[in-house]
Amino acid sequence: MSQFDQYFQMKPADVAAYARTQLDLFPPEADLAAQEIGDGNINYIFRVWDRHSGQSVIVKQAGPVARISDAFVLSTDRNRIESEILTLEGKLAPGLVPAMYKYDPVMSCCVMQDLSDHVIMRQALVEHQIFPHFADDITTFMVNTLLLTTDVVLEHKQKKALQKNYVNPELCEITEDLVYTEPFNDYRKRNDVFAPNLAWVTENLYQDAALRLEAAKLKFEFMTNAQALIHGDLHTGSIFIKPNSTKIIDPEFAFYGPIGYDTGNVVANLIFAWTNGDATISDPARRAEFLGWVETTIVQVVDLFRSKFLAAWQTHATETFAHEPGFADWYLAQVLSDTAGVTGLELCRRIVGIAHVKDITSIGDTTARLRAERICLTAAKRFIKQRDQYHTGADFIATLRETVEQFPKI
Ligand code: SR1
Ligand code: MG
Repeated sequence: MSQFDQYFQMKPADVAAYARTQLDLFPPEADLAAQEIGDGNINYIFRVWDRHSGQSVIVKQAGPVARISDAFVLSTDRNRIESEILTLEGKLAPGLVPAMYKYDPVMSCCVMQDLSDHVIMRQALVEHQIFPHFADDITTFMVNTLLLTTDVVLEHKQKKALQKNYVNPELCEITEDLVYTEPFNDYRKRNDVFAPNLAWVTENLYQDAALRLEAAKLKFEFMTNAQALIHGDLHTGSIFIKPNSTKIIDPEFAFYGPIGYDTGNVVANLIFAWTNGDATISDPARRAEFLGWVETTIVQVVDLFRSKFLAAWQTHATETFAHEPGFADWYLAQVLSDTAGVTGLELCRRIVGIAHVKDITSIGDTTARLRAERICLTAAKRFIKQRDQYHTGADFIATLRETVEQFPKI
């Protein structure tokens, strides 16, 4: 009998013992230490290292409820989904995810490459660091993991087998509630609005019936459009980065859903980074450099995604109708409409819902934070309501710029 034959929630000392007895990654003479390093909303993340050699790995364990709140009771199967998806993504997008070493279905944990030489991108963006390779890396990741898992490319029975393996109902329910519903009606009464903005949010979000209707349409698109094996939570907190390397982590929300859910999350979270820089950088040169880089990156994310998507379609499509003139353009236009819609949804939910982003919450000056939130929410409404009008990166950045003009700094 081993201590690890039955599930329990591990503490750091248990994780060190786990690494010593259950993994063959460290030499017998290793002197192992472990520390809990996670600050996410859902799981427990441990770093284990050998005090002699410095060699290290990450152990990620799923608990029966989300870390952020016991109200979210979640199947620990999410850890299987995460480890299998990271393995698959590693094949589709080599070099852009951490190496996966082991999945343990009893302990509901997985063991992967330690990326301590990288930083979480959201934190780096709050510090106003720039990453010139990001747009190229993230668009390669998205095109390879998304288009290559669609019916356009995969044999249809193979695609349906994947779809069946990654249904992920509980994690999808979180998104259906937190992203697609609660920002617009607070029906579970758990939204968390910055108090000085409550009256504005009530008038401009909760009382906008036309916006609720568009959110409802997008919600049903999320629930029914089994388009690609999406990451499902592709925000800047799910990305480890350093100047010459990007690694996408945390695909536990993966399921067959609309491609625009991933692309829209990337764009929205870059907009959060922009609003933080706009609110907090006073030095003109630093401000111009950071905001200029974010704007260029938003444009490149959309435009490189477009061009790589169409090129990969030409190379990889197997569906009999795929090369019908006009079909790829029609398909991509739908993806870009979803991208705009999800950009707006993510902007709303991170501001009024329970899962906030540091880009906004770290803006210490109340007036500046109010303005940043209103810029995001005003742009969001346009992204959602006019989502069919977004075709290029320039279209996305124009909405940001025109919205900012409505909120002059005082
Ligand atoms: C209850 S989980 C809250 C949020 O954290 C995750 O990272 C997802 O973004 C989810 O919506
Ligand atoms: Mg996560």
